Amino acid sequence: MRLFDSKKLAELQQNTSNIRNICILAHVDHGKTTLADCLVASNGIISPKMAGKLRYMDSRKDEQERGITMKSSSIALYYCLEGKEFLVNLIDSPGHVDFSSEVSTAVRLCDGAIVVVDVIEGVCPQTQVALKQAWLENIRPVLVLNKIDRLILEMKLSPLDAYVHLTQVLEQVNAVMGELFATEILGRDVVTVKTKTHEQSQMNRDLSEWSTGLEDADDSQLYFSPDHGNVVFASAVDGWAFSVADFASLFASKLGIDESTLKQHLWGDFYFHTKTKQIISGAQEKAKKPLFVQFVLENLWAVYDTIAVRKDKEKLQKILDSLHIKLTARDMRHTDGKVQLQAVLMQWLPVAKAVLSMVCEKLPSPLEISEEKVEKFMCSQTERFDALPSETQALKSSFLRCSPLNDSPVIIFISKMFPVERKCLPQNRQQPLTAEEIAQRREQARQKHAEMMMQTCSLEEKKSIQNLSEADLSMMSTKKDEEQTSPLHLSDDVFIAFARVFSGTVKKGQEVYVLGPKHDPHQALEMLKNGQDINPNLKLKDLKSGQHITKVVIEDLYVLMGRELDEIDCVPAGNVFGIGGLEEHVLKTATLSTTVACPAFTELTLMAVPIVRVAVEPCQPQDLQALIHGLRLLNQADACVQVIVQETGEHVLVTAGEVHLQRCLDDLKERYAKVDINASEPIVPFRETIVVPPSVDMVNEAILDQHNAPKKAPGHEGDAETEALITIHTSNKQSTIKIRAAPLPSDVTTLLENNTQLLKAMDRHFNSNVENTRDSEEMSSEDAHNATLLTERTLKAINNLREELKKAFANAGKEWEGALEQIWSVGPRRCGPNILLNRVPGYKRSSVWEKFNKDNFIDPRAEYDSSFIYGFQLATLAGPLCEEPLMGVCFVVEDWILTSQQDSSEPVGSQPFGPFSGQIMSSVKEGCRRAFQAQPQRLMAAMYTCSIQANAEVLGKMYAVLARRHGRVLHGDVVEGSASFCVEAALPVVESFSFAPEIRKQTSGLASPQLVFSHWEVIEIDPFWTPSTEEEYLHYGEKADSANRARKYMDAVRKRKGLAVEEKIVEFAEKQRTLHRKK
Ligand SMILES: Nc1nc2c(ncn2[C@@H]2O[C@H](COP(=O)(O)OP(=O)(O)OP(=O)(O)O)[C@@H](O)[C@H]2O)c(=O)[nH]1
Ligand SMILES: [Mg+2]
Repeated sequence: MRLFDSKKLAELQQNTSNIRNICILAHVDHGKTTLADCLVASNGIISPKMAGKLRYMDSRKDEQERGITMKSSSIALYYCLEGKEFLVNLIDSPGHVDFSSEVSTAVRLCDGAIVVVDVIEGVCPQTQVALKQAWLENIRPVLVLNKIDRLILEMKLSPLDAYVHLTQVLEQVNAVMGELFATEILGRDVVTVKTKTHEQSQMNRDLSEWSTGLEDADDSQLYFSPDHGNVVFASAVDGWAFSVADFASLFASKLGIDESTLKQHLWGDFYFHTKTKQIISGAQEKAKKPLFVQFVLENLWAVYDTIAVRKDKEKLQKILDSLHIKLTARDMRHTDGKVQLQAVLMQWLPVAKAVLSMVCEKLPSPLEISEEKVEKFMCSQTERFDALPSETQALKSSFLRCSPLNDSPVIIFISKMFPVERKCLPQNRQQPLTAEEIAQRREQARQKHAEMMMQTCSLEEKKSIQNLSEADLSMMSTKKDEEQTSPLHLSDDVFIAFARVFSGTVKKGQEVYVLGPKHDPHQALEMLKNGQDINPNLKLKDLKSGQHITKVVIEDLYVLMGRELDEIDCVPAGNVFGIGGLEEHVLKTATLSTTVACPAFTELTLMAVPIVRVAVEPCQPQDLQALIHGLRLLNQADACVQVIVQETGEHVLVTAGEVHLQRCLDDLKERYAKVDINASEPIVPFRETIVVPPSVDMVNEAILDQHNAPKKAPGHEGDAETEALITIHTSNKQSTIKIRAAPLPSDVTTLLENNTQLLKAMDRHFNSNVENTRDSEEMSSEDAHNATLLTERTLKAINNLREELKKAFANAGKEWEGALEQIWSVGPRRCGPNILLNRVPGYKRSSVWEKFNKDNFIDPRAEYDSSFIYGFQLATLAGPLCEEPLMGVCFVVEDWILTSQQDSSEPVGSQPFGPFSGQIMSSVKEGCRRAFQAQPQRLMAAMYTCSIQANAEVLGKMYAVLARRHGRVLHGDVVEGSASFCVEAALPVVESFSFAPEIRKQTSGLASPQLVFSHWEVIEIDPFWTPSTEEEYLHYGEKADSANRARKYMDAVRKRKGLAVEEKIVEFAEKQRTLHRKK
């Protein structure tokens, strides 16, 4: 039974300094949900016996079946530490990569995090991601080293070996923290150092200056160390956990040492000198047992050994006596040692005490929110805080005060919308009746029933009615009540907003603004000043482009209690809670506030790239509407899902990975759309590129000269030199363009690829004027201030990028000389990894690094500049191989001639080939495509990296699976202190489907990989390759269609897109005949 009702929780919510909002982060299967179970059990919500078995926070059916968490969910817990009452809002998050967006939604609402690490597996990829995410969101972590029982029972380590192992795991975790810290400090340093030496020469900056930044920075709070009290050792499944403080208090009096001294020295290289009763350092050197081994681990090992291994009943009694623990008679009789063990340890070292004490002591309350964090919430990294309107800047103090008082503006952030079955809402749940109510109802029912019967039946029956049992009567009455209250036909799910109040108190019935993610306080304030207000009837679907605000009256507020919700009337600042009735106003995230000056919170930092797409359609065409409705709900419920309607009318679902995809499809079928659906094979994106002509052929023979000639572009003849340079005319012959394509140096491509956000910001900044003239007036004020928005930091970053590109070009060789300043545009979408170079003689246009204003140029070509760029953007968006975007391609424009000036006053209709700007655009696009085709073309595949932990025995099988799927092993290493190997491999996304189940099957479930998108890689086969030398014929046969993987991928994409595919179905009919003659 729950020990604390919602009244108590509501009372705790008022005391902001004693609130802790925390989440549990870890790699998949490291024991987050099991740990949460132990904490939940401490509040009586589940029985302690069921803790670890129930996995209470995994409320979905598929979560229980698969044994992994798929969503983050919150629960409010009570904890009393030294007489002070705390409210802990605990959020359990998933560890599987596919659901990492759910982690982002959780981390945003928290001030602290419990990072769980499985001591056997150590730091895994998702542990690193979790730590990084906590770091980026400025939340303070504490560490739980979990599954210590495995060191005892599974690995059978001695206490000393276990101690060494634990120090190693701790070091691994601290190494990640150190790296994060160094990266940040160095990053910060770049800015400060550069501003300092702005006018001095850059040469002054030497290495010593870099390191001083690191030395000066304070990192004492950064690392995990048991003596700092931010590490707990645990076995969640056995229900125990302790910090060194727990053991210090146990042994201090016994050893006659001051408790705080013991606490500081219990972990580390110290030993106990029995004669002098002193703690002395240098245990390792002198081959002594460290204190931690002698007093902590050996005791623990002894308990395990006695109860679980030797099952020594006599000794058990001794242990119970010395620890002052009582077991129930049933536990004493139990034959399973493990059950007794758990019963003993649960009482001796309860998880909730160790973990929640650490949380309450070490993690910050909402009041301790830092200025840095607030600024990060209020404006993105590329923008400047002081560029926000003054009313908005003033809100910073409200964030910092975190005051629940009525004079503070209400500021709420909603990080996701989650679905709840309508019948589970507290207002629709049947309230348990009080004893009085039951009695009253019973009486009423009896009277009513008796009256009714009196009128209709005989005397005898009357008697029997009076004898009717009470239970029967109350049954009758409740049945009737149910009938009366059955709700109207409504959809089965409602969406609850997962939110946190950062300032003020939100109450039922209060009216607030709902500010969409793109809301801009500048614009909104201006609008209000002009006397316009927000129409209170507006809903999300009524908003026009450029509008991001609606108004709503708060209807329902809830305390989130894991699987349940408790109704509540108001929520003061600093709490995580749920809001009902916002479906029509919020899609995925939003900010609620009583003032429009409040900026939209910056976007969540998503760690996974959604990359797997499928097209979905209903099995029955008439179900299309249901599917569309379902897709809308799914889109709202999941931060990482994208739903796209393609031009072809196809509905495409973009998901993070295979497991995520499966969950989305199940949800659609069973919950949101409730119709049968067909999903296409997963659609995987490709990139198209060109390469330097290869020097060897498919059988590694050097290519002779005649083969070296690049592929001929259609409709073009001539030798290789001129062939590569494409000359193209506009349809009216008034303009001639010469374009050549070349592969970009790989460093340049990588730089561009990694800096898309920066390029986007730069484009917005420099091209704001261009936008201005093109877009409606409404946009103008927004753009005008966009131009001034770039922060010092962003400008530095742009300069940095420019410097690095310069270096990359310089390293690439002579032909790239001066290329940096000739960059005309990058594409696709003005921020991609392809470049348009301006080598037009006499056309001196400013490069991408400066603002381009066509009015400053007298050159007639400047008029058509934007059409030219647009043509290039189109060409890079869809390449000729299979209409996928280009990557790493440079288009060099060698000439652009306008033969006669167009008369712009001439009406469009009289121009025989349409507007001239359009002709330029299409010619540039066509020219780029042809120039691309004149080079050796290649496909690029998206690659996953995966790290797989496996035993030595199954390593061979694992390599075989990887090889069959064209994967590549990057490196493999023995995991220290265990017999397993950790292998890192790269695997093409196209080949990755059902990879995880296959690996698991082949290795009998011993290896389970985590796939994370990492980069794009060129597939080293020409998709148009056919064997041409004798060796190649010999090796691949005449058709060689099995060898050409690139061709296979390309054709599959073309087929899907409905493009022409060159395929010969039956080439030589006689080949299919059986030559074997029957006799
Ligand atoms: N031996 C041992 N097993 C544990 C311990 N804690 C958890 N487990 C087991 O580890 C498995 C995964 O536990 P979960 O709590 O579901 O892990 P999780 O971190 O929530 O996993 P995801 O939510 O899917 O990321 C379960 O089979 C647990 O029984 C522990 O302390 N010792
Ligand atoms: Mg879990």
